[in-house]
Amino acid sequence: MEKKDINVLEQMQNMTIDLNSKVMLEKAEKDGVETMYKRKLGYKVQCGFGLQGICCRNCGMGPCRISAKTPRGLCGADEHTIVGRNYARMCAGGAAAHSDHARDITHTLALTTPGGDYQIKEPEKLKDFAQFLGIEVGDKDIYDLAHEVAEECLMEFGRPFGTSKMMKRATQARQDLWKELGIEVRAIDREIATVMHATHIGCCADIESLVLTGMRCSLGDWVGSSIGTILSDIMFGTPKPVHTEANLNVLAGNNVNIILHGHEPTLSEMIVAASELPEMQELAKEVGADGITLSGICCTGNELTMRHGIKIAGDFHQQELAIITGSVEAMIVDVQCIFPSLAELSTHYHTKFITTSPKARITGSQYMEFHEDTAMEDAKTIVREAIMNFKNRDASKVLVPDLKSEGVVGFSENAIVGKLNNVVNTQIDDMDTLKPLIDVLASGVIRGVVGVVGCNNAKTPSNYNHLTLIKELIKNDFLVVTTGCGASVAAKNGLMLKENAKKYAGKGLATVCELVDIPPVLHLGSCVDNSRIINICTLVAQSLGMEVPDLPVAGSAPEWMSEKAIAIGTYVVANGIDTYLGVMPPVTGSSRAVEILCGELKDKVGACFHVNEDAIELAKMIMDDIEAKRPHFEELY
Ligand code: XCC
Ligand code: SF4
Repeated sequence: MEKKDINVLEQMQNMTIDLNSKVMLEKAEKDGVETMYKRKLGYKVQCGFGLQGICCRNCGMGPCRISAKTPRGLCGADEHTIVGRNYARMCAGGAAAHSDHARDITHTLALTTPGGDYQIKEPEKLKDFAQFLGIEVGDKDIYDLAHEVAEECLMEFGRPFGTSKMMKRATQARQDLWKELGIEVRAIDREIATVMHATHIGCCADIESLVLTGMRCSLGDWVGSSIGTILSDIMFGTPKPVHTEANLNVLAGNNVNIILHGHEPTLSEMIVAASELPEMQELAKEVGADGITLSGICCTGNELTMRHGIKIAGDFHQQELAIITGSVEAMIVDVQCIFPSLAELSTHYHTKFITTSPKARITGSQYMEFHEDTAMEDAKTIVREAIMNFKNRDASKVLVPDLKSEGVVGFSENAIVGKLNNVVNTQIDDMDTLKPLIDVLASGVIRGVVGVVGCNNAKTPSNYNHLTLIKELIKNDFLVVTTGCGASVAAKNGLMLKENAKKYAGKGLATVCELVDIPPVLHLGSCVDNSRIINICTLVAQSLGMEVPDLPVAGSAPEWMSEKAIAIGTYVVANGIDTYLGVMPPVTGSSRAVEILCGELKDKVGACFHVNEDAIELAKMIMDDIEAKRPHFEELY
């Protein structure tokens, strides 16, 4: 290699701390293929207006960009208005994605039939939820009940009058506060439409109002996410602790490799079922493979590992690298977080890049539309396509890196509380079940609980912020709960093994891990499953007669990148939980936006955003703030 090439490789390798990823980047260079890491090198300087959020193109007179010479857009919008509009639109983008995911799950619930492709796995959870929604349960047939619940959930998207029933999942104090602030969710779709309307030219030009409108919409994201989580549990089972493996080495061996990437379990659950069929296993043998390995990337990976122990191939930043191993027969995707680059990239290997959703068609992919009403047939066709591609695997192009970690995942709310009570999953209808959790928190053996969640962002070396933050927290006796790509990072680094608690966790946390048989970092699922974190916090606050902001808890998205992450962060703050970001959102162009988001919200909703791009300092901020809450918490307790 020439010196110049070495520099390029080294620069790319410095953009990740994952050792497997570094190996794959070297292979990418040898194979002459491009990845995000290479493209990032071409983006030395990113647009300063965009970074600060002060570019508006919401009408045809623009784009207008705020500078010393042009302090206002053509319509007169100032930097606060423009930043506020852009921020609210990010909330709407995120809410649209999460809640549309939930809508698909809800439609699937409406298709459930006894013995059908989709069934009810958790009748008790269904009945509880039906009751919560005000549906009479009686001795109704469970499938009739499911269909009624589906219809009622669809009302949450488009309820014409009144407010969302899901608001009642919050404490009474939260509900009152939201009402007072005028940010109760009416219906999910309506909140998204309201943001799009309010940010249209000639509408809202008040930063405080824009932030609150974005927050209301983000609470809609929470409603959608909660529906997504609950209905997924009802149809596919509430996760319970299960063993898994994580990182690209799960692709090693002579099996047909099928990677599932994206978000919605409706597709991936069917692919799992199809690939387990004897006919598919036999077909795999016929084409010369030993079997079939399913693995996941992004939140689909998280959903599958939580419910089936299916291996995690990698996180958001490893989707291209997985294909570059040359060992993937098919990458099957549905929606969200899918790099369009996979289409061109897969032409360099034998991999079939299969898109399945009309919402995420990608030029150059093989499109095999998936329909919930013909789910199993569709899944079988797709799996067969993957298996038949095994014969095209080119041994000379295969390089699977060496590393993988083991872990235990599957910590739904019911599983966490169950573990603390020494039983497998428990219903949390009895507040006594929460006592062990509250006791370890109140005694100070565990100092606090921090949700470290979200994406990978090319603005930081992949995984660095996540890993650094998580390690700092558990070392100091803070229990970490995690979802999304943050969870994949923890799993890849052995932090989801109880056996490693002694090595990484402080004495208090390590003792708890040993006693109740949990790892120091708990995998709660995909990004819609952040609703589980809010659920536990609410239950704990209710059982203690406290408010959520009184609890020694925090949220963090140290490498956030998606609009969904902004919506999540905003609903976490709205729920009264301080949220710490490791990457600055595009709001710094407005001093008012920063003052509100990182300060004044605290007076309004009891929590706000905090940003620090240094992971060690971010950890310190979180721990100091939680420690500052402890005396009050202990007093109330
Ligand atoms: Fe996407 Fe959900 Fe972010 Fe990962 S964490 S990069 S949103 S897959 Ni949700
Ligand atoms: Fe410019 Fe105003 Fe149009 Fe935005 S809405 S592009 S600031 S004129």
